[in-house]
Amino acid sequence: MKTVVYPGSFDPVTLGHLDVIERASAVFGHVVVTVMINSTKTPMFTPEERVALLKEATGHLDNVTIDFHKGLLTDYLRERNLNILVKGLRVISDFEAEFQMASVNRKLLANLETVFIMTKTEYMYLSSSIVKEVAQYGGDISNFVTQGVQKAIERKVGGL
Ligand code: COD
Repeated sequence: MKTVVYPGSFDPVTLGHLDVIERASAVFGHVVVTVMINSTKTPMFTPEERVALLKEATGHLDNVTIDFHKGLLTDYLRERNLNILVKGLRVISDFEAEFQMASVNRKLLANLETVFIMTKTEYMYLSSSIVKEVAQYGGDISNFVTQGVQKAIERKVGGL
């Protein structure tokens, strides 16, 4: 029963993330989805809000837990004696960035394995950033996120 960690910004969780979580939960014993800080991104949601939205979206999955860590991913793994990461892959540009992260993480934690789950074709264009942009211009995001996430984005966009 392997425990794996799926790290990301999840700002906020999309149906693309959720698909990766559901597929990982069917393959592994336990999936820990860990909200982390990507220093290259300016988030819309606080870490606490992102955790709450993920908990709501994954409530139907018994072997999935949600966590938050501020700091190095490899420190998080070492502290918990874990060494398997799950990541999602959409397009070639993802591969380049993910290859770099997997290589650096493996330098920092010698026995680390990163397992990639290919996106479903219907989600290959989907990212948290594009969903937030569509919402900011008043577009319909109901095909991209859960109802709870849609409401949360609309509250933010509406300045509430
Ligand atoms: N379909 C499939 N997969 C998807 C989709 C989709 N539609 N959308 C996103 N994904 C995948 C991404 O490829 C990624 O693997 C994962 O889901 C999370 O995506 P994001 O965009 O929410 O998260 P990122 O890419 O911003 O996360 C980056 C981290 C936070 C993991 C990274 O910055 C990090 O590890 N930060 C901690 C500090 C650290 O250790 N830095 C050194 C890293 S080398």
